[in-house]
This record gives sequence, structure tokens and C-alpha cells, in this order.
Amino acid sequence: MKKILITGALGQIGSELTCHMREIYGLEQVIATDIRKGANTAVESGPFEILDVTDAQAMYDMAKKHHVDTIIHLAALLSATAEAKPLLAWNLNMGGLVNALEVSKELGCQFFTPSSIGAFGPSTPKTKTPQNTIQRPTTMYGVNKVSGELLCDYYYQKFGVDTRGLRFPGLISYVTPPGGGTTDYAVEIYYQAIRQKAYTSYIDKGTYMDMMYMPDALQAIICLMEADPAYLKHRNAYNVSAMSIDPEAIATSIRKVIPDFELSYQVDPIRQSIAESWPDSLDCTIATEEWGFNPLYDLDRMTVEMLGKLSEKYSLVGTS
Ligand code: VAH
Repeated sequence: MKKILITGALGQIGSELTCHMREIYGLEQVIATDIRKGANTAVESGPFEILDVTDAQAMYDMAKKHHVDTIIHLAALLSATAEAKPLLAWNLNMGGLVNALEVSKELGCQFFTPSSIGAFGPSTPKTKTPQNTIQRPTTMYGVNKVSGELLCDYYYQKFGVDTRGLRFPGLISYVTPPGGGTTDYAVEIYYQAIRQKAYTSYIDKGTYMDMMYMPDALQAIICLMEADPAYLKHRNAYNVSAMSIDPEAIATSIRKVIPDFELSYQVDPIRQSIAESWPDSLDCTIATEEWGFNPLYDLDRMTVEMLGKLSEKYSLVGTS
């Protein structure tokens, strides 16, 4: 029986992955942890503990106490916050990762942590970015993600830790908004669409980035972690994505549900420059070949569900 510890369980991925894994493996089989407690289904639906991932001993003691055999390490600062606080980002993103890898090595845990399209940089081929290509990111977040990919490979090759990872695109969900990301606009636009039928984007028209609806991201994590390791030639940092879109594409999709939705722009130069350093579209064929990656949501299907769920959530039923 799996016993899973999730760090960063109150974040955008963690809050949904915790509940998803509890449905699959059992409520008591998933220990949710985060730096602080909050009103969240991840806290209320099963075991929750406060954990600072920069405290190596605390992480080891908690994993041992709960007889954990799987660590899902999500605690990290995202790209925009990391760019504003680079040293804090290095200490948290890399310090937390090393601690989680060391605990996995000591206790023989299977290990997952996400990488990102942020692991690529301006010299990376921007269209249909290959699985194996140039990785010279120009952001602290990107440096963290490339370093993390290499560190996870090292712990597998040197110590035999069963490390696995995905290069996530921007993730879109209606449960827990992201914080401090460059792709957050693609979530905010849906919230503003149901509230005001208008949104002012900080990312410019024509700025394409990879995106994916959260249910596809959760399924990708489960599929990868359950995959036969004999087929995992790449193991860490698989390219995964469901769509390559810009703000105009999302607005066009929203107008199929809310015809009078209006999109305007007030570009944030910092997050715009981060976005421009990332690929426009990933090549995800390796993930499909090695473990069956197969996203189910395209832009319009995601839009219909996002607007419907957010309208229910904010009891605006029938307004969109
Ligand atoms: C960010 N949402 O914007 C994250 C993600 C691909 C982007 O890593 O920083």
C-alpha cells in the first residue's frame, strides 16, 4: 500500500493532487504538508502536517514517522516571485529539493518533483521544443529547474533513487489560484471573465506559451509514477503540454460562452520578458511513447469547464 508525503500541498498543484491521490490510494495514505495551515480540502480531507522543506531533519523525521514510500515534492517559489527574490528562491527551491532527495535516498522512497517550460531559455528552439535540447534559462526559476532536473538524474544514477519528473506548462485550474507565476494570467482571465466580463492581461498579444488543464496534469503525474520503469529512458523532466496559446486565443474561446467578453493589455515588462524567454510550443512525443501521456482537454473544452465551475463556485450560475 502506497504511503505518500506531499510537500507544498496547499499550492495550485498540491491542493488538487492531494485530493486526487487520496481518492486513488486512500484518505489516510496521503500526508499533506505545507509551511502553514489553511482552509483547504487538502487539510480537511486527511492527514496534514506543517513542514518547512528547508528543515532536513524535520522532513526526515516526518517521513519516517509516517512510514512514507513516496515523496511528491511540490514546495517551491514560482518564476515571477523567484525573479523578485532570487536568493530566497535558490535557498528554498534547491535546499528543499536536496532535502527531499536525501530523505528519499535514506528511506528508499519513490520521488516526484515538477520541472517546467521555465527550464528552457532564449537559445532553446521555440517551436516544437524537443525533449533533449539547449537549456540556458535566463531566470532564477529556470536555473532552479535545470539544476533540479540534473540533480534528480544524479540521485537516480548515483544512488538508485526512483526519481521521476515532468516539465509542466502553465497549469490552469479553478480550485486554487496559482501565486507568483508568469502564466497566472491564463487563470486570472477566467475569474475576471465571470466577474466582470473583461480582463486586462499583463502578457502581450501574440505571446504563445504551453498550457494544460489541471485534470490532465494530475493524470500525467499518476501515469508517470505508475509507469513501468523499464520504459523510462528519460525518467525526469518529460515535456508535457496540451495547447500552445496566447491571450487572444483564450479570449476567443471565452467569447464562445460570454460573447461580450473584452480583453485589454497592460504589459508587465518583467513577466513579459520571462514569457518571451520560454518556448512557444513543446514536442511531447517522448512522454507519449514512454508512458502514454495523453491530455484530454483542448482550449474550448477547458474554457467551458472553467467558466462553469467558477460560476458555480462564486454562485454566478447562469451569468456566463
Ligand atoms: C510559472 N506557473 O508561471 C509556473 C510555471 C510554466 C510556468 O512553471 O512560474
